[in-house]
Amino acid sequence: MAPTSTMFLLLLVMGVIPVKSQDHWEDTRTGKIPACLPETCRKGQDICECFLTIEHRLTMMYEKEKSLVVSKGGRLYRFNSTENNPIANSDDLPFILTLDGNTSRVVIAINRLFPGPQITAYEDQTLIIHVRNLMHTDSTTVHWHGMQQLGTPYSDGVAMVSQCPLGHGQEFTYKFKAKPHGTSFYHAHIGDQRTMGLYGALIVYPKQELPSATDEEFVAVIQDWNHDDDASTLYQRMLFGVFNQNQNPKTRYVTTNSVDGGMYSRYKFHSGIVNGKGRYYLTPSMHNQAPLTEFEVDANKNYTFRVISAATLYPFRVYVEGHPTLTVVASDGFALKPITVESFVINPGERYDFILLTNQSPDDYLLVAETLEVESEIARRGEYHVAEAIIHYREKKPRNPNPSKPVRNRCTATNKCVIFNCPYLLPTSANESCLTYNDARTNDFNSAPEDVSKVDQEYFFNFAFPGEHGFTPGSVNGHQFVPPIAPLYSQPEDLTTVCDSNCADDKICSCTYTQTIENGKVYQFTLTNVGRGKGWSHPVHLHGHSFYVMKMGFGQYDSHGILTNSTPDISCSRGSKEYCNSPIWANETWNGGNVPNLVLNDTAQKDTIIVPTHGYVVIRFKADNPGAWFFHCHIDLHNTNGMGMVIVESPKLYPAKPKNFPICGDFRSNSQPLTSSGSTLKDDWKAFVSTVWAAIAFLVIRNIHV
Ligand SMILES: [Cu+2]
Repeated sequence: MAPTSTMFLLLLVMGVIPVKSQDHWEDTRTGKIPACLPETCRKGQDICECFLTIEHRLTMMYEKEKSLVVSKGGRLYRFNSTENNPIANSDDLPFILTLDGNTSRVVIAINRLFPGPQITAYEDQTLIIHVRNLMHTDSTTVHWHGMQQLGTPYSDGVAMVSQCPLGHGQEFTYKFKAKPHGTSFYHAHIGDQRTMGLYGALIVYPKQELPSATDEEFVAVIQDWNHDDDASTLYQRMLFGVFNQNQNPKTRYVTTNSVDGGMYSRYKFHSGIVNGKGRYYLTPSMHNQAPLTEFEVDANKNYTFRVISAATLYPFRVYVEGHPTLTVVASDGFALKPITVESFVINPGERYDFILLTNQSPDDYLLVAETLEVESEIARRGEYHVAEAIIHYREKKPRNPNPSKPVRNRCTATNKCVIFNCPYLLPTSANESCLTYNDARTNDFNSAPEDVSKVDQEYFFNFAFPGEHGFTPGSVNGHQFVPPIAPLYSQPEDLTTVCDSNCADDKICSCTYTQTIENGKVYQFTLTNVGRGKGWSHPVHLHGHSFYVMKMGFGQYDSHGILTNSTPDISCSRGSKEYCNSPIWANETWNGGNVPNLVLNDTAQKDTIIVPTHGYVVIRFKADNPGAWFFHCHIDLHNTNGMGMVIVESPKLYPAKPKNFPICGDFRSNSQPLTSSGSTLKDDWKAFVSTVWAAIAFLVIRNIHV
C-alpha cells in the first residue's frame, strides 16, 4: 500500500478525516446515534462533527404506529384508545412532536426533533456540521447565531448574503470555530423558517477549567407558536391585517400595547412553547392539558438555566413561579456581574443564563415566560400569553404533569419586583421596577472595553417603519432590504440591486443596503427607533461580532409612564417628512464618540440588543473580522419585511472562499432564447462558424498533402 493511502486510513481511523455515508445520515436522523458523533466534541478534542437532516413532519402523530395522538392531563394517548394507558415508551416519546397539542399540523424538524438536537462543543473546537435539506418544497440555510465566524464568513449561513440556499436533497457542510463560549443557538436564515421550528441550542463550554457555579444546568428554548399560521401566512397577515374570522360580525385584531404604550402584536396569540412543548389556553384560565417540558431538581441546590429566545415576534418576561428571585449571570454568551431580580425580559435572538436556588417547599412549579403586553388587554381578547415548563422538585411525589395556570409572584409598592432588561422605564408608582441594559456590567474574562474607548468612525441606523400610508416597510434608514440575487460575500460582482438615488432623506427605497467599514477601526453605531416609523421595539442582531453596549436612551414619559415624545438626544432635522432616515445627535458636541453618560468601565458585551421605541442604543466594536455581516431586526416578520442591511467589513481582506464553493444566481442575464439542446442560438451560430472553419482547414491541409 502506498504511504499516502496508509496515512489516509490512519487519519480515517483517528477520526481526523470526517466520514459521510448514507447510513450515517440515517443513523443520526433516526436517533440511532447522536447528531454529533460521539467520538468528537469532547473536551480536549479538536473537532466536533455533527449531522443535521431537515425535513417536514406532523405534530401529534405517533409515526411508528401511524396513529394520531391526543393530550389529556399532561400525557399523550392514542386517539382511539379507550384505556387509560398513556404513551410512555421513552424511546419513542421525544419523536412525537406535540407543540401546543392543538391539532396535527406540519412543522420543520431536525433529525426528527423539534427543536433540533442540542449541539455542545468546547471553545476553539472546529465545528464541522453537515446539513441536509429533505424538505420537499423549501430551500434553506442554517445560521450559527452567536458564533463570530472569524476567518470563515462563508459559513455564517445567511441566504444570499453568505451562501446560496440548499434546495431539496442538497447537502452543505459548515466549518467554523466554536467561539465565543456561552449560550448560542442555530436557526434557519431564509424567510420565516425559524417560526416553523428550524432551530436548536448551540452550547459552547470554555476551554479553561472554570469552577462550577451550579449543580446542574438546563436549556430552555422559548418560542411563540401560532397553530394556524405558517411562516408565509404570518407574513401575508402582517401586510394585510389579521381578522377574527370565528366571530360574527367579523372583527379586525387591534394591536396590543405594553404599559408604556409601545406596540406589540396585531396577531392572535395561541401558545408559547419551551423546548417544543406548550399548552393552548382556550380562555385565560383553561388550557388543553398538553404535556410540558419538565426540569427535575433537588431541593436546596443551585441550577443554571440557559434561556434562548427563538421567538418570532414577542418579547417574554421570564420568572419562576413561587421563587421570588433568580440571578442573571450571562447574556448572549458573555458573563455579567450577577444581577438578582424577580424576572428578566428576553427578546427574539437574545440568550440569558440565570441561576435558580431551589429553596422553596418541594412541589411542581412553572418556569414562566409571559409576553409584555398589558394584562387586561390580553384578557379582553380572551387570551393568555405564556410559555411554560415544569420545574419538578424530586422530593415531591407524585409529580403533577398537568399543573394549573401559574401564579404570579407578588409585587407591591413596598416590595417591588425588579425586572431586568426592560425595553421601557416604569413610573415610580408601579409595583415593579426596571433595570435596563445600562445597568449591566461585564464579568467576562474575554471582555476588554478599553479597546473601544476611542472611536474612529460613527454611524446612525434608524430601525423603523417610515413611509406614507400603504407603503411603510421595515427598513434601516429608510432602505427596505432586498436580498441580492446571488450571495453578496461569495459573488459580489453579481449584485444588481444596489441602493441609488431612489434613496434619500424624504424617500423610502428598496435595495440591498450596505455599509462598508475598514479593518482595524473602532466603530460606534447609534441604533435609533425614532421618526414617523417608530412605535415597535426592535431586537437588533449583528452577525460576525459582539459589541459593547455603551448607552441606552429612552423616550419621554408622562406621570403615568406613557410615552409622549421621542428622546431629545436624537435629531430628525434632515428631511421634511419626519422619516428620520439620517438621524444625528441633537447636540453636535456629542459627535465623534463624545456622548455623555456612556458606560466606559466593565461595559457589557452581547450580539443582540433591544432598541426601544422612541429611544436609541449606542454600541461599539472593533472591525477585526473581514466578512459580509447581516445586521437586522431579529423579529422574523420585521426582518423579512426589509428591516436589515449588510455590514461589508474590509472586503479587500475577505478570507478566500473554499474551493468549489457553490455559486447561484438568477436567469436575467440569459436573455437568449434556448434551443432544444439547451444551448442558445448565439452558441449555435458560434458552433456553426467553428465547423465551417474546421472544414476549410481540413480541405486546405488535404490539398497541401496531395
Ligand atoms: Cu423589529
